[in-house]
Amino acid sequence: MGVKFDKDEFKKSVADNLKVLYRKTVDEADKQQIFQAVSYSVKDIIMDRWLATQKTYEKEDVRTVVYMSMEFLMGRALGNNMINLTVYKDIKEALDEMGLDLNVIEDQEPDAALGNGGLGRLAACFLDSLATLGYPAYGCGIRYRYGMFKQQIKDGYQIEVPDNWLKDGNPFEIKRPEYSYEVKFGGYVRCYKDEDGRDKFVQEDYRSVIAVPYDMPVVGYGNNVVNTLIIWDAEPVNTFNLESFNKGDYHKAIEQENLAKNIVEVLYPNDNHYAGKELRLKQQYFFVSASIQRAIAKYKKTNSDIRKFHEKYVFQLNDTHPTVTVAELMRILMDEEGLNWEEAWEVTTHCCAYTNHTIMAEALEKWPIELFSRLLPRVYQIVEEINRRFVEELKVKYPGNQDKIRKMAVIYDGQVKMANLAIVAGFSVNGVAKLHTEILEKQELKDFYEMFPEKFNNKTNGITQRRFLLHGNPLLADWITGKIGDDWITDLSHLSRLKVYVDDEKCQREFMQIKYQNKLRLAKYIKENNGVEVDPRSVFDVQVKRLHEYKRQLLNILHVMYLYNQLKANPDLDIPAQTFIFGAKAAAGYKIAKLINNVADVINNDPAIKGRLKVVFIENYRVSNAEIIFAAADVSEQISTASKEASGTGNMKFMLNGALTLGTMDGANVEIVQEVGEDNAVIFGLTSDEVIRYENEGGYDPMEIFNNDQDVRTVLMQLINGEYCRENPEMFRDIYNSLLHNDGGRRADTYFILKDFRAYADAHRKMLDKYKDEKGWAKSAMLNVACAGKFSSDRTIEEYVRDIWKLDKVKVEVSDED
Ligand code: 475
Repeated sequence: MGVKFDKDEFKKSVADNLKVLYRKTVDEADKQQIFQAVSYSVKDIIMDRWLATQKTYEKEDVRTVVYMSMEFLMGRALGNNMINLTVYKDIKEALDEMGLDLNVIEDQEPDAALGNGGLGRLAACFLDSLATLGYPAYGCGIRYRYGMFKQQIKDGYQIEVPDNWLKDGNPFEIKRPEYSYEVKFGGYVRCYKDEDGRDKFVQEDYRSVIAVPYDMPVVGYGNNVVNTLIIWDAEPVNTFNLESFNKGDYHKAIEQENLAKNIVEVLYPNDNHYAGKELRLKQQYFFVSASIQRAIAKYKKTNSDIRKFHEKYVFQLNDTHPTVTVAELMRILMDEEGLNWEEAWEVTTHCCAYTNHTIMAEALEKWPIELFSRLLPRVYQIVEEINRRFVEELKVKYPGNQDKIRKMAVIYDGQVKMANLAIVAGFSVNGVAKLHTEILEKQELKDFYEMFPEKFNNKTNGITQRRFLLHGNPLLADWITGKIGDDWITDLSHLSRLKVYVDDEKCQREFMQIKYQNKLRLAKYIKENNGVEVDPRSVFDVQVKRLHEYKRQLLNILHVMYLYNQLKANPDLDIPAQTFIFGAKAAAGYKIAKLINNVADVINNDPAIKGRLKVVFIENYRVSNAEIIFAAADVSEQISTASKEASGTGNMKFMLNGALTLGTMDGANVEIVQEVGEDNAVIFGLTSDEVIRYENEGGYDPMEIFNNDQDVRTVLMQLINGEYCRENPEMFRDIYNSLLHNDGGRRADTYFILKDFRAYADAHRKMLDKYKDEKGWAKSAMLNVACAGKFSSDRTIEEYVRDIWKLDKVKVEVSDED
């Protein structure tokens, strides 16, 4: 059921687009113009399917999931769209014949980086799977003018550069001003009685903006389905609104203009962290209100009874960021649709489901009631009433137990607790890996689990093989298809059929040859973008993910420093050459990037170790270069402090591309090892139970390790003796201190880096021993691919559909098919 592709027609379409858009011929156009023209030609293919899909949904009046998320980390669209339309190779050929290089064209597209990391990329993978599986779905988010900042490394420091991703225009989006909605902020609530004596509430003296949606197509793989990601832009209500102007309300007109300009200006670049900024709450309410208004309007086109809204719509809340959904839906159902509290509550509590993505305390959203009620006066009243009723319930269930109220109330201590709101009003609460869900049930959300056990469930994360294997690693994708056919593209469990080849030496050689080609490709990328020469025959040991203390890039670089000391002391040490590759964006002010870069500088320029050790920090890690990095990795560093990484998804992308995991028993690592077997990964370090026990006991004593382990001591001294920063020996004193000394409320070595150091070094040794056994390594790497089937987001989505969303699959027919 593929797209019927006419090569000549496509070539003509590209040439026509260049003419219409730029008045240029193919040989006159620059690369960006070619990218735009090709994208419009691809969009043309998408359009018929997009129309047909939406017609089908309307006709069949389907039940729909709305994935509500502040972040969609989509990456590039062109390549992915061609892949999912199953015309990638055809178009490559057509462009070849026009003298155009598809890789170069794809490289012209800026990443759509409307997200920070795991949570945002998961949303993007989910959209891909929903479309591919044929489920009616919308993504709803914000059209940030500036996405995740671009990272430059200068002098070892991270510099944040604004990401003006819309500068050249976004060829795939469509503006839909006819579906705009007003969103109101501030003012006060006036209460009056209507003719029937019922209380009515209206917001007055507010400031408002117009939310204008842009639709982005989400193409399903080979099935004609095209779903929609709606990203909302803000426009002023009426530029210099004549009415306000006449009334002399010049001030209000300017305020509204500014509100519109500010609200969607920039993505907050915080991963696993809550900043509590007023503008952030404005962003949340802005896209939530607009999205619900659109869903309700759509519902009313084909349904008359708003009391049955939950039969057609389910809202999945991607962490607590869109949790104001709960109260906004109540508001619209009561104030606009005329339902009473009980009726509105019945609908709302059957509509909303919540996913938790982190147990990091600093990520918990708690809004001061002063701010919340000032910005959203009517919504706040509703939250208060939800809280009042829930606290009544608690008092009945746990008489005299003030502790329950303290921990579980939605409003407590002057704060609105968003997770509590999501759990109280949602019908489903899920974690993102088995271990994570267990920790939620037994620790973080224990009281809620006891009260509402039926709401809790696990949905282990997944990734889309279409982007992270088929597009990102074409050599391996073709090899796999050659061995087992292409069913794996839409059913990743088929990869298990590769198991019969893992002992076949010819297959092993082919497989390792592909890995080598991918390492060459990455080496070239690193040379071109970072100016560092790396040896493609060395072990590529990779840690790419957001920089965060709990992810422990510090453990990794301290170990590199240790290895370097070993090699200096013992030049004949019989270990393979290694390249340690880092890629990460940091929250501003975090010093580890500087340490990594300084260590790289010293090691890479030391002739004494003869290139046996290299360290590379890949600048501006993002979805597009991630695809190249995963394909080239030998070792996947997944070394978070046990219990802290909810799931991880990079770990799955490495596995799918044949890297061995070197990791802790954290997040989805646990399930990865379960699938691939303990012999094909290396696990080390404290378990989550041990970490939690130490934490409850107030920590451990890192000084003991410092005093007894000479290697650790040496490495730590090198942090403060200028070894890695001649011009300022004090540069890394903070890091040194954080590992050894308590500081106010902060425990020394909060993330157990020294505690796990020896085990980590041993794990590396073990990994290198495996690597020396060429056949054994090839077998393990192949087994990682063969056992990755579980980690498709297709599997995850089927579980969400079965347990939470209850959607039906839809078939879409398009006339131009084969
Ligand atoms: C986890 N982001 C990964 C991934 O489930 C997990 C929080 C607050 C404010 C802004 N962003 C955040 C996250 O919490 C986040 O990205 N969490 C991640 O979600 C998908 O695989 O372990 O850290």
